[in-house]
Amino acid sequence: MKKLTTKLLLLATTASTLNAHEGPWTAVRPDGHAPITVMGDHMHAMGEWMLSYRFMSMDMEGLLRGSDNVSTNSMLTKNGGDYAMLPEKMSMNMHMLGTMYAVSDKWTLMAMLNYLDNDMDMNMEMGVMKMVMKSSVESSGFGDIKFSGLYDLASWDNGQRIHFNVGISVPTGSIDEKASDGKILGYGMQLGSGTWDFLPAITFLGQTDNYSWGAQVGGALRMGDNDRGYSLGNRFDAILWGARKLTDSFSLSAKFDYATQGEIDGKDADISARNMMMKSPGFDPASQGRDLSTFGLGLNYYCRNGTFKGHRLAVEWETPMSEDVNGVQLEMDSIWSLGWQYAW
Ligand SMILES: [Cu+2]
Repeated sequence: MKKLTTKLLLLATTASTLNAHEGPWTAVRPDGHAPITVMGDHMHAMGEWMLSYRFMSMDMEGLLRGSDNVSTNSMLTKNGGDYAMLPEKMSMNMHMLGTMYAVSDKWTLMAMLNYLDNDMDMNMEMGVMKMVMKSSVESSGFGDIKFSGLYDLASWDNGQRIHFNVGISVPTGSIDEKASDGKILGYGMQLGSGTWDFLPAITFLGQTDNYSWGAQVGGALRMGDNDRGYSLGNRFDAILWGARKLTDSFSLSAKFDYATQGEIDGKDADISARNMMMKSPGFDPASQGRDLSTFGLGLNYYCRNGTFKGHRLAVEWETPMSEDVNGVQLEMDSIWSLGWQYAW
């Protein structure tokens, strides 16, 4: 995957130098913003504000051990497997409210608040007969609040620019979400990381008359352990996208995203106690985090006149190209994202 990313980066760089447009990069076109799932992709001119809302829906179904599909049956203790409880499917819905403000032409500030809604169905062995029963759990609430600053490193007269993103994630999301019976939920059902996370990234943008492209490399570094005694794995993310301007209002985009997140360091004592009673990958720090490469297709709409002048709507669909989970986890199926943005 690293090789592929390097090749794509090279290709994009070559294409963009061959075909640069006159004048500096501009946001005033449908592909002036990246595919809707890319955060902190663009900057604003001094004094400009932006509001955004995104809805993201992720569906996971079926089990992976590493990158291999495995059946629930083969993993249960009654069939010689390791686990007494296994997830079957999960949906994660996220509402994201964002705002941006450019304090100068060099610095754009950004804040983002998430509301999460998770549903998971499980299979578990019950009683001495180890009958397999279905059950489901849910969790919802606000996630971690993120603040970032985007700093303009350089912009050129051929439509290319580069900026640095520096952010912090504040541990406002709950990490002691419980099921209806009062027992703590597994790691994947919690709403925040519980730690202050450092979020650095670097973003390249380029435009030609009808095409645009971008690349962003970034990550999340957990600072210390949370108050329940663990930290999520660090995250690294490399994104490359290209877009074709179809009209003054519409553009189509394609995106490759490679993300890797390590397993959990440390453990939550209450979750470990649950794991002793009913062994499940959801309770295991080593069954968290994964490598995931996705391909995404998106459509951006930029309203040019009338009452809704300046409003943007976007949709993106993502599907995994390859997936390698730590331990045993649910397999990512698809991700749908919808978004609205308005700058003034
Ligand atoms: Cu913006």
